[in-house]
Amino acid sequence: MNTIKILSVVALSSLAVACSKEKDTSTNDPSFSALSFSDLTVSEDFNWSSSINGNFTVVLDAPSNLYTENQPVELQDVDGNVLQTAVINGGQTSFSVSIPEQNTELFAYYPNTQDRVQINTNKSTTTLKIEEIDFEAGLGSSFFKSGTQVKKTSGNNLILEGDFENSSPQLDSRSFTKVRTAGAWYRYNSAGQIALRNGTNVFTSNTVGEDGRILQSVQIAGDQIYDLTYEYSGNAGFFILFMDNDQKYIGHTRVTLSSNGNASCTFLAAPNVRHIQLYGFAGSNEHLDNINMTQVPEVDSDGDNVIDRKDYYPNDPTRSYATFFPTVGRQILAFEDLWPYNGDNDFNDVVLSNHVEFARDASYNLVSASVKVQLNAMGAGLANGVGLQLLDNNKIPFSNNIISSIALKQGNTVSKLDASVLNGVLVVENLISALKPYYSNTGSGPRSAPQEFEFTIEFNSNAGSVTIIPDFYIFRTNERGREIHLPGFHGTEATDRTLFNTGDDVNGTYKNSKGLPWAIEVIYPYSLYFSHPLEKVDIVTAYPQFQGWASSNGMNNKKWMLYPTQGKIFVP
Ligand SMILES: [Ca+2]
Ligand SMILES: [Ca+2]
Ligand SMILES: [Ca+2]
Ligand SMILES: [Ca+2]
Repeated sequence: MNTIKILSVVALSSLAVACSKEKDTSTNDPSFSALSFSDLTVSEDFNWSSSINGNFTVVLDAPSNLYTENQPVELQDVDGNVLQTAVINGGQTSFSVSIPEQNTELFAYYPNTQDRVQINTNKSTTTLKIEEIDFEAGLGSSFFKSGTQVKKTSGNNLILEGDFENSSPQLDSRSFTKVRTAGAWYRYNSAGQIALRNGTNVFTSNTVGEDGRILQSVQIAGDQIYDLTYEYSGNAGFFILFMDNDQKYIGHTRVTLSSNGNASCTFLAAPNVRHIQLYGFAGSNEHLDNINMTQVPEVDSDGDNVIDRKDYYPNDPTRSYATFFPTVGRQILAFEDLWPYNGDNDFNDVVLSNHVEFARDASYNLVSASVKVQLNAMGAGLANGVGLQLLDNNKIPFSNNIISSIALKQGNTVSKLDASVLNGVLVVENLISALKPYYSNTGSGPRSAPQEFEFTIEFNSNAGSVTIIPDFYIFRTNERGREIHLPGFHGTEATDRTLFNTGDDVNGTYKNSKGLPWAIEVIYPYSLYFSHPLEKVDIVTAYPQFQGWASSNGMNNKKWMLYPTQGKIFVP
């Protein structure tokens, strides 16, 4: 039995990742002397986000003969779900993500060769190594130069003359200046021959100690699944190379063979593949015969030209793909609500848990956004509202109205478009009156299962394929212009900018003169509950490691929220 000879890329990559452990100096920090949140000394540019936020670059370390430019790379979760897709540009690509600090495994996947590597989330760059295919004798790396050497077959046939009963392979010139005829076999060394064995014609070698070699070019469709079956003896077998529409060598597949004498493999041709080169080899006491390749039919149930395997909404013809905010998990926002004045820093005046699913059509244009906002706590004495503005990838408002309408999900009677903010939604104008039943969930006052406000935003066609950052914020119900945002956001057009530089605010940065915010963000796994501090408990008291996290600009104590002071946090 012979399989394609590729070094184990997966094993090498796993080893590299296993060698890097996250830095965590949390437990016995000698400088630890938490007094209160207001005593913290922090870096001016600290973003107050407990998350991994930013760009991961994936550098492709590929053989020089492999054409990788403009080829797709997928960002996948541990289950292989595609979170984002990007293309190679200058040997690398990058993904913009927002993910929890803990329990998040991301992978970069290269469909053209089916190589996959875990992304090292502690580094900005991960290398995805693609091993050169080992072609044994006679086919050096020069054979697979990108460009025009390898001509495609015309026609749409799969393997023809796979039983060798009527074929007489012609010697391939190896000049590769001619288009190979559809369905024809070519020998590419003189040892290759058709010979009668056990009553049937087979492909074999006429030279002891040297493999005979043949090839057939087959035009196929990309992003489809194929079955290849054949009979063989000894170590005879096939290599399968993928070529794009310009005859560039863009990848190869890993073939796993089964059952002695009868081989079968199922492989996925990557999206850009337009034809394959099937290279067979057999020694003088070996053979290949009865080669058959068929496309495995795939269903597109809703007819949106995205097959069910890739369709996140397989029964919805208007929606094909989904992207998420955050990329993984959900966004916890914990607010102090006295801005522009400093508060008591228990960060439970409003605690939100947010998640957005952006639906896109087959061309990746935005169709809708399904928004979930959960109110975990409301320790405020004053009535606050929750707002949302959709911003571009640089946190800048869009110049056009990209929202056409919103539709409320069951149980939500309060969310509506915000007439005073372009691409804004008033999620809740008055939390106190919207809660049924009323609760605070701070240990002081009633408790209840968190209420969820869910709605769907429908986009105008001018939204295009952009990436959207949702800015969830709170505002004073009876004073609409008093908005409180996470640092890094700058207030909507409804913000009363005369409040900037009043009280403790500095320039509307939503930070005070010590760099301390009125809101913090925690990107959190769905499976875990973030416990906010109890009423009047300073967050530094509730979470002793918070100080080390904040004063190190988020470098240390990244998992501070896993080590609360018992009795100081709200437990649902
Ligand atoms: Ca035969
Ligand atoms: Ca579909
Ligand atoms: Ca669909
Ligand atoms: Ca407070």
